[in-house]
Amino acid sequence: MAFNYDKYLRVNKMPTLWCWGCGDGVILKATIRAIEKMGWDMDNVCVISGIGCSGRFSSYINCNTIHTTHGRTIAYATGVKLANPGVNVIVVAGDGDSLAIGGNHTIHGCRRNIDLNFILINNFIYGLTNSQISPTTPQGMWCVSAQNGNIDPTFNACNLAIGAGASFVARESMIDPKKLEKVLVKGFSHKGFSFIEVNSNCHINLGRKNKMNSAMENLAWIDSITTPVKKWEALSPEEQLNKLPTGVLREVEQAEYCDLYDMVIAAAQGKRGKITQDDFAKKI
Ligand SMILES: Cc1ncc(C[n+]2csc(CCOP(=O)(O)OP(=O)(O)O)c2C)c(N)n1
Repeated sequence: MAFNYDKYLRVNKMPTLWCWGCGDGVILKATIRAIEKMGWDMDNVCVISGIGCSGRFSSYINCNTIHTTHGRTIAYATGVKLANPGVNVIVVAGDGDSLAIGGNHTIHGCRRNIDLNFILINNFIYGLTNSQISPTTPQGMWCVSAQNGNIDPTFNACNLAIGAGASFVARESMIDPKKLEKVLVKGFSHKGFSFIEVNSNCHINLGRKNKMNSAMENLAWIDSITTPVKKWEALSPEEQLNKLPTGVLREVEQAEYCDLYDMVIAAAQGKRGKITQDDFAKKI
């Protein structure tokens, strides 16, 4: 039977404001299919998105949604999750939102290991505001805020998440939606902070200024800079620098923040003593 997308979408908001061929729609579709695979009831799902083209995610998906301020998705999501640990929370943010203005929040979300599903839509540019460089824009690319070419070194978002302590870290691109759906299911199934970078196209605001005028050309470029992690591991250190590994890059069991916070509540209610370092020697 054909998949019933209408059940998961606010069809009265269609058509979307996204440009023709934008990867955001493919990511929305893969997310919906992953939610269906998880068997989650949409009344028990909360999608929180920031500002940008990616921020539109929460307008189109039919569940509890919050369209938050720029760079502050994780702060809102942390509040929602701590108050309602049973709710499945998905956070969606662009590379500008999550690595520039919201970079600090992203680091601490990863560090706390709170059970959020964080989807970073990396289109390598500030899309909504018409092509300013973001922390992931490659050096040498041309954008309206770097009219002689970008000289800023780029963030490797997944390395940042691993360094900050996220217990699940993965990268995929939207070129293969089935693969993306699978990695989203893995991330959604993981208890703890699931950091999922999804490389996507913005042929309008990145591509057309960098000789990738069509979605297909932009996707071919993404394909050329990514490789499955097993193949990436076999590359020389010099070759590794020029490719982004895809797939699951880290998956570990780590104490989850809502569980730890229960200890604080119990201590405040006098049901246990104050938290000490011994608790952590046992728990972590
Ligand atoms: C506090 C604040 N600063 C700046 C802006 C302007 N602004 C809106 S969207 C955006 C960048 C969005 O880029 P990104 O997060 O990469 O998302 P995309 O549009 O590419 O999906 C900026 C700087 C804003 N809305 N609020």
